[in-house]
Amino acid sequence: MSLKNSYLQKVYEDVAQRNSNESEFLQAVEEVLESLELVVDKRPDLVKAGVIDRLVEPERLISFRVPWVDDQNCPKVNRGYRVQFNSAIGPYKGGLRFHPSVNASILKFLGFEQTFKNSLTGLAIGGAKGGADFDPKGKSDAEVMRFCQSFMTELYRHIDSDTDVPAGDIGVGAREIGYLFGQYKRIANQFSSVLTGKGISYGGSLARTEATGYGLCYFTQEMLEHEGKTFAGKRVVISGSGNVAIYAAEKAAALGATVIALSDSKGFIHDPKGVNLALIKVIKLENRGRISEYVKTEKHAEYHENAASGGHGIWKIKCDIALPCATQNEIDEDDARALIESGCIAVAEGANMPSMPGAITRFLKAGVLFGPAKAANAGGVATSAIEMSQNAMRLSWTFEEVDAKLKGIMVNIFQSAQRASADYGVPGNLVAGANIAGFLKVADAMLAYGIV
Ligand code: NDP
Ligand code: 2IT
Repeated sequence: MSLKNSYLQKVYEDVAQRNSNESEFLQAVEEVLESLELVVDKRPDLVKAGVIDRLVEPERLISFRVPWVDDQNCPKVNRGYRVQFNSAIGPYKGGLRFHPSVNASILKFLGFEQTFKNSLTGLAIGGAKGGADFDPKGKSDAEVMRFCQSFMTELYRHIDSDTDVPAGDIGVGAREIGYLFGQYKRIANQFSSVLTGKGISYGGSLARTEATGYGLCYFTQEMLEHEGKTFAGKRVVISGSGNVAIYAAEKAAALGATVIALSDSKGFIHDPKGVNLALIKVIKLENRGRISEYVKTEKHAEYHENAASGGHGIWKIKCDIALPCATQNEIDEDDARALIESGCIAVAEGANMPSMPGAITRFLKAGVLFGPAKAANAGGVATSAIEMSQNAMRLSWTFEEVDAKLKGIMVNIFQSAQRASADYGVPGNLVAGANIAGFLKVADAMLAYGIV
């Protein structure tokens, strides 16, 4: 533990004792507490009211059985969760992840981070995350439908448009949101904004699909422009080839960059001429296939299978900008060293917590522009909140209107993080800046409520 302040050390020790097997959650908490070292001496009122002690404990953690029947009529059981982390500044809000790795530690880290991210958007949304250890890969649409219906049959009693509003994350996209919303509407007999990322024909917002990836590029653009640089002519490496990665690639290319690599959980493609994104969309979004199929059409490109140690090979490709958009802890210290040595000038996190602590330290020390997830990928949830507003008003804005709001929000987030970093004595350190700016709004609300 690298914390120096004795109060924060005690907070961390208590969290570590209470959640001893939850490495991802502890990693996320430690990073935020490190940033709060710059705050606690200036804000004894928050310490006295135990705000930080309360903030590191989720308000509610729900776990439930999800029974369903596969296409062979065989009963299956998964574990479903919803972590309602913090509702100080608005209804709980955050995605659902369906992936075999899902457990309480991963969802608690995601719910904790979501609390600060949502605060940074400037909108009235609290923090949550949920999901199940269900693997949608290789399942038929009918199996996914039955799973989603069973999942919602339990979840519906814990959510509502003014209580908790889930959305997508890894393994939960338009198809799953459709099945989940259909079941909610049927059981609750309510057509409300209880989920975001909905289809356009039933209350979804234009530009929500693109929002996380586009928002990541708007944030990165702002970070670059602050240093007199732009995307134009830069080589960009992006990990993942899901919702976030694909729309990050689309916007980076529109801003004049060349996206030279993308990946999935099995391996990565390297296409120095610039990836053919229309082909990637067909392979990954339409066919739910493997990225390896790319080189069957684009024969000049290379495909590399992941080594047994995971998907790190992509970070050895020489690039100017790296956008990790797959999953947590996908950039370790060695990857960071390789990126720095290859001359990479900016790293912005589309995924949640993709960089390990040692990697972040290296980026900051080397002067690489670093956009932390809580700030850089907040465009998705911000546009979810915009979807909620449209639903509440029972009207819808155009793509251009939503995109303009998204851009404004990303610029504001950059400025808030930049300002907080300067105010607290670490100018340009957006990790500390984002953590502090996100924290202060939530903390002040918690202070106002007394001990709750
Ligand atoms: P998708 O399911 O659409 O895509 C995930 C991509 O990452 C896929 O290419 C997948 O490969 C790859 N991937 C997933 N898990 C692993 C793993 N353990 N190892 C290697 N590769 C993996 O998810 P999203 O694009 O929505 O989410 C990506 C990241 O962005 C996540 O960290 C998520 O929390 C974060 N995020 C998402 C937001 C959203 O609005 N959707 C908003 C903010 C952050 P394969 O195709 O083989 O499964
Ligand atoms: O990590 C995230 O911010 C998301 N998965 C999006 C959450 C949302 O409610 O849109």
